[in-house]
Amino acid sequence: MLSHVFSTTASPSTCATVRSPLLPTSFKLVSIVDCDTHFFYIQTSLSLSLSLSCYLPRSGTTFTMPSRLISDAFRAHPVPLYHKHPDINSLQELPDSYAWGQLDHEPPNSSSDQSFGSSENSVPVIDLTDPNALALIGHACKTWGVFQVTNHGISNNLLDDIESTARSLFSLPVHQKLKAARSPDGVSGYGHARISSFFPKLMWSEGYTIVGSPFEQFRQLWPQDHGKFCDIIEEYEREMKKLAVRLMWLILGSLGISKEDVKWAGPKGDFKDASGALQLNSYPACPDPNRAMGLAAHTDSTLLTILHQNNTSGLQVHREGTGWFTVPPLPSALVINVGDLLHILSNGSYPSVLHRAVVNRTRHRLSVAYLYGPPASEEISPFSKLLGPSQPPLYRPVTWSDYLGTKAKHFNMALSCVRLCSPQNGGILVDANDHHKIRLQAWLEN
Ligand SMILES: O=C(O)CCC(=O)C(=O)O
Repeated sequence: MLSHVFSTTASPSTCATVRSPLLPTSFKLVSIVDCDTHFFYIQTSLSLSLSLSCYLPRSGTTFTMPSRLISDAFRAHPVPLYHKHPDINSLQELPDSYAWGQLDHEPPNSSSDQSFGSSENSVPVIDLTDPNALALIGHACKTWGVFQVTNHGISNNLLDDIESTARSLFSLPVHQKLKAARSPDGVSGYGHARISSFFPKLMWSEGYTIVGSPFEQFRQLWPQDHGKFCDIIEEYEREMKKLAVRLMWLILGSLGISKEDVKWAGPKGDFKDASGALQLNSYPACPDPNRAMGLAAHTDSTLLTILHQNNTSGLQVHREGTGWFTVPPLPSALVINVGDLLHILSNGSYPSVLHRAVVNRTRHRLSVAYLYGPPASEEISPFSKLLGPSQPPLYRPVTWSDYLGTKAKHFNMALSCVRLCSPQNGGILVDANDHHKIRLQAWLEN
């Protein structure tokens, strides 16, 4: 597996000129979105968004890119199309191509008496209206890299709507879903998780990535009803963006970082140029869950990820020294993952969380991830306020697009690849929170 990871020599470009069949002129690819399972490229050039408005089909749609943009990173790691694989929704036995070997699915907190919220043994649950929320979030980021939030302002109706959109999509017959298949080196649409290319076995899941307007693909999926589903996606993305901004300031505030320290947040501090994308995941009930993997262990290449899961467990996070913890689905709560870029900004004090999704024998699990990142051409580096003579920067400046390229090539070792060396001895500086070895181990065990 290691040789597979390091065998590629393709280097991702951070900026490319692309000609779209839908647009009259070629344009520059300037901005990228990703959560490392799902690598996306976003177009944010001004001139392009003007051109785009001529073909974005729904009035009032605020998407900024065509999902047709293709990156060199994707080309280096194409993911096979779905129709080459069986429909996992109807299989009665686990095919060998999905058999990962005996997995340690039972996490240490799987007993029924686990308490949620304050325990050191469970992922923190934080009420965003709690006056102490900032401190609680800081502690959760430092000690877990993940937490759940309640009273976050996203209505239950909207959460129900996005869940039923995902359910409707994944319940379509395969031949229908394939009408919106993501091309092997493409961005949006239906397909396997991008990280599949790093593993010899397939994952027991289906995914649907939305970057930019889903209109054209949704029209293929639901010739009659696409309008209503597009509206739900649009509203969900708008609300997620607002929540992401709120969470960003709470997280940054807990680090002692203020608006003046984050120029790329824009003059109003609303992260206007930040990018987001949606990933819908479906994990059908599995005939042999102990030998199957829903989504392999990874960290997100985002600043943060906001995840809605339906009422079925499956998400697990890794804690060094203890192992895997289930993040139980709580009614109305959303899971917040610290991503690699926040790890870098915080100089390693807020570690990105290694997580995976496991599957079960009887229940169909759904999740919806909102992947939030900075303007793609902005250089991200540890905040200078957090540095000092005894706290040198541990990471070199990196744009999101550069980082995605590194991730596409080195997967879970990408953070280590952007780690700085000590000028004194040429050695790697130690980041106590980089779970490089753990990541590698968990990944090899998978
Ligand atoms: O389904 C889940 O709980 C995890 C999803 C996830 O990690 C992802 O989409 O990157």
